[in-house]
Amino acid sequence: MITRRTGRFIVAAASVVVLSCVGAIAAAPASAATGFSDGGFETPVVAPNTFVTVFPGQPLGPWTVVSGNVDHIGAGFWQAAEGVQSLDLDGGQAGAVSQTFATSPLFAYEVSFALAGNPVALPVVKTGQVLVNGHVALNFSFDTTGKTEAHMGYVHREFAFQATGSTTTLEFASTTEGAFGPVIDDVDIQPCLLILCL
Ligand SMILES: [Ca+2]
Repeated sequence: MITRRTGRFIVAAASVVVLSCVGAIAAAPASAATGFSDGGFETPVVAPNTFVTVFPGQPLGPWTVVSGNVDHIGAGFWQAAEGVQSLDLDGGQAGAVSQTFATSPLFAYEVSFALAGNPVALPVVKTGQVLVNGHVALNFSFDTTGKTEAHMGYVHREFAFQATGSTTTLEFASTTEGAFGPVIDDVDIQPCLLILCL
């Protein structure tokens, strides 16, 4: 009986920690001094109603194509989650993009992003990963059943990581073979305060 009560107390305490963390996120400046930018893939501007397949070494704003290639989607081609442009992580094949930004060692950061999938062709379920400094931090999938270019059905995903150095590299990678991959937009990074009770 005592054990069960103790268990409930631990759960309640954990909830308080989570709420404190959320409060800290809300109060933090938008830029958070990380230098992270254009999580919405609004630069460079793509001609409306078209897309550009971007290969390693070609411009994609502050992002770098690190493997395969990706499709930078222009305004009106399909619904964006933020602004007017978005990114299909499959160009002609599975691709990956990364961005490196400033972090404070031992500080925690929350990554959030909008996720959908290219609804034009198979496979129905699109899969991919988010990597932090080359290590998989989150596997994701998106079912495009019933989704269209006008109604992409974006969902939001988030996770937290603890920085280990003065810079951190965040990478989004498709694991979907073919030319119709997961779609991302509205990537954001905010500092978080973690309170660890041992
Ligand atoms: Ca956008």
